[in-house]
Amino acid sequence: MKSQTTIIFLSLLPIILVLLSNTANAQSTQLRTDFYRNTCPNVESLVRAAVQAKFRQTFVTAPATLRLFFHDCFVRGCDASVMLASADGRAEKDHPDNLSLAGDGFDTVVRAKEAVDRNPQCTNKVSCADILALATRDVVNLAGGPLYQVELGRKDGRISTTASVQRRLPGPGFNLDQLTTMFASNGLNITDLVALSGAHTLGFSHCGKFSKRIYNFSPRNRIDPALNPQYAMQLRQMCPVNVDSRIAIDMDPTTPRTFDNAYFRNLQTGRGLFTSDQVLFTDTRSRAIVNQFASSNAAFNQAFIQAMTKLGRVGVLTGNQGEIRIDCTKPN
Ligand code: HEM
Ligand SMILES: *[C@@H]1O[C@H](CO)[C@@H](O)[C@H](O)[C@H]1NC(C)=O
Ligand SMILES: CC(=O)N[C@H]1CO[C@H](CO)[C@@H](O)[C@@H]1O
Repeated sequence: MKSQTTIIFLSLLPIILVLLSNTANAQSTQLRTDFYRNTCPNVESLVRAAVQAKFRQTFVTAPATLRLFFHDCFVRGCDASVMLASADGRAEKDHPDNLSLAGDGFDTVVRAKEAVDRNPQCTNKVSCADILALATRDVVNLAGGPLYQVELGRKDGRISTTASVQRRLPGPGFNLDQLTTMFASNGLNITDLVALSGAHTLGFSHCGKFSKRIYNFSPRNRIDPALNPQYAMQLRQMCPVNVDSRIAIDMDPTTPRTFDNAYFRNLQTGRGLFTSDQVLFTDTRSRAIVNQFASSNAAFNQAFIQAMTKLGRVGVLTGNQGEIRIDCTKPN
């Protein structure tokens, strides 16, 4: 009798262990790269074609979508809550921090969702959160970055408020402690922080985000001493005092339309646009990582993929949590 119980226990052991490890790492094990294998097997090619068409119309598609994904994940998790519009202008996307969330990022997701839903097998089967994650992978690749597998199975959230943005997104004036604290609260370490900051190899910034660094840095220095002096002069030319607040400039002054590791070489020569960029090199705790990515595009790509995969797991809704939104801009 006793040996029978032991045999039953031993034969159940693998199942018990699997159950235990699943609860320990519930989020990452519920996302799977083949999540839509039976419900929408062509989801990747449908999204890719829609994103590619949009990218050919305007390059802004790439930076706009990439940044949208980051903001979505840091505010209430990767649940496409950033996509929700509110009638009273009090949704996440209405927060001032969204100013450069160019409309093209939203439009990319809406178009990809339409393309997916036009396929009868896929109609209302794929979440907006997953479409955003796939579209982000595609824009990175279309801009010259690596291609990687995307974990899927996120559900969409129903809540979006301007208040939830408060203290959840990093500011361009952040120092390394502030950056690492905020990233750590999203399960991302210093290597992830440096790799993800490499996203600033693409896209634009409004002059106001860094004007303090070129005009009134401190009582002793008008220009931030961490800035390359020639670059500071170029920035002053592109962003004169009283510049139109809508003017935006390239964040990567060397290869602004290519997803590459030039961003890290720029940091080595004082050409990081924000304090939060330059500090990754000036602070000795992260400098070696910057140097590694500056010298090896492959090392950067590998770390970027790993960090994007971790970012894509932040606070996700899975299983019977959340919903699959019919219209990405409204809860069902
Ligand atoms: C590390 C902390 C970060 C800070 C402080 C930061 C801050 C900013 C700021 C201030 C802008 C310019 C906004 C404007 O002027 O309109 C910007 C743009 C951008 N950020 Fe970040 N960011 C950070 C991390 C990230 C991450 C992790 C990603 C993506 C993985 C990202 C992707 C982008 C992209 C692609 C743009 C250009 C957007 C466009 O051209 O439409 N950023 N960021
Ligand atoms: C950060 O996390 C990645 C795995 O996601 C790991 O490879 C890397 O060693 C970690 N870095 C640090 C500094 O802990
Ligand atoms: C794309 C988008 O929703 N942009 C909004 C960002 O927030 C400002 C107000 O802070 C709105 O005017 C924009 O329409």
